[in-house]
Amino acid sequence: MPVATRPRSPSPSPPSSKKAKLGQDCHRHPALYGILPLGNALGRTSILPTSLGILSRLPHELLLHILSLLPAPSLLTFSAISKGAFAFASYEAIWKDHYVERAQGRLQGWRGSWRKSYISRFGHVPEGMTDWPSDDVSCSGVFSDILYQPQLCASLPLAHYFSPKRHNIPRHAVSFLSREEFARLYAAPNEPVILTGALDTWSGYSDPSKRWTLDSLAARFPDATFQAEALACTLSEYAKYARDCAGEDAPLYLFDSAFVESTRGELGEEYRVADVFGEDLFSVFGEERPNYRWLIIGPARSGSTFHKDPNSTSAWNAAVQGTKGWVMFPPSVLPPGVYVSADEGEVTSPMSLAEWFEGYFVEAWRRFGLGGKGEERGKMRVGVQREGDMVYVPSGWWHLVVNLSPSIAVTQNFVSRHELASVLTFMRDKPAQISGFKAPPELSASACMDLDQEDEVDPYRAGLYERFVGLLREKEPALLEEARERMSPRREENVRKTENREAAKRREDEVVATKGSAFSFDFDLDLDEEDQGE
Ligand SMILES: O=C(O)CCC(=O)C(=O)O
Repeated sequence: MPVATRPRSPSPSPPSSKKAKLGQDCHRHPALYGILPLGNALGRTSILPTSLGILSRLPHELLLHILSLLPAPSLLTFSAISKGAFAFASYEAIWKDHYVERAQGRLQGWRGSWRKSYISRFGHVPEGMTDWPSDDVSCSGVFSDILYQPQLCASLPLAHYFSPKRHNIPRHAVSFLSREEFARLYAAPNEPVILTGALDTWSGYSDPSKRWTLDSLAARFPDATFQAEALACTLSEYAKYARDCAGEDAPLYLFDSAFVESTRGELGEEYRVADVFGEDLFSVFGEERPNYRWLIIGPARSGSTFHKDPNSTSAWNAAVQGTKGWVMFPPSVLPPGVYVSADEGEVTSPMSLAEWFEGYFVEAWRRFGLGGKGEERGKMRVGVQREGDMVYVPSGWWHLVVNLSPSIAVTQNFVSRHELASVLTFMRDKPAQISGFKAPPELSASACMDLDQEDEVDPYRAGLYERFVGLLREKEPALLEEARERMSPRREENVRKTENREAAKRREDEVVATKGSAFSFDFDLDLDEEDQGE
């Protein structure tokens, strides 16, 4: 699943300077070490000039950046200098990077923060200091927006954005929905829906002896490991993290595509694909097909920043436990605050979920929500997926998901006849963005070729569209023909790139053909193919 990039440490400046108001929701999580936003410095004395000396003249972003370049032991030494140094040297994003770098891909021994987990796993614990690394340091008198921002985000309430008056993703009981109705109402018009009652036939949901919870799964599969972003972990390690991560602005999200295999197939038996979704045409690729099913587990506030699903597939997402808030935009409407490259290959959402809600939600809803004007009205969709609900995410829709309570979900991506034309168009026009396919060994070498030309696509991916067409011609000829009629015309830009490649290839062939003879073409005398048709 392509997830929009998150900022690495140090994270960007807050959208605006914030003044913490005591007694408000945002103070449910105590101000870490007593650090407060810059707005609170008015009329008070900052300890930074005495605490940091000349370093206090640096912009806080720059100081954090410099600290992020220090090795962990030096950072620890720096943190012992003064309270101000401690405040900066305890910035969690830096410690997360150090942890991930040293952890050899394993989450182990979570101690409530990345700094503490790093120190207790890799650092030196002074003799006799059982409570080391202590959190018992008061940095009152440190006023800094950038230091305060993550704790602010980690405590901003998010549920109120999903008030029922905004719900405009329809809900439909799956038991009253035939495959034809689903196709007519949702799949053909490419419209999202929340299907209720869709998990009633899942033993992992309805059978109390099998009901999936983090604890029950951890007990059943104590040794199985699962991927949580860059770190693998057992479920009991993840449960330890999830229970004690209140300070995390963007909690580590368990998102694992091998859960069926790593549970010896058992979890695969305990859920089923709803009949309404019909066929999955990527199955024609057999073993080579891209990853398509994920177990998703996360604490409240974890989730997925804005993205479109890979290869233009559609997806369903089923909540076995917990509640998820969804914000969606149709393929043609770029969500406010999200930036994409011209070909949509790079998606940057330079903020955490809480920052997006804080900075963009209200304005986005004013413009694209139910009170919006003209064509923009109603384009933004907001919905709540409750335990036992399944969300249908149509091909190409932007979506952001936030767990409003600790949650366990399964998601599957698929290609039915309804999105086949979009998937084929995507594979033909954007081969460099095709993701997740498992190249057979004899072809994977070419997929890893070092390609220096921007337009160049590795031969494996470049050939996938034709292979898909070939497989469909063999196995589903009628669906292929129907989809080809609906495909968008080839993008001009791609035609030009293909023509350029073909022209370059022709020239190479000519050179090869003339090598060894007394005569050869002089490239400098040749017309550049860019100029030829102009
Ligand atoms: O966080 C989630 O549950 C949403 C997952 C998602 O959007 C995806 O798999 O594309």
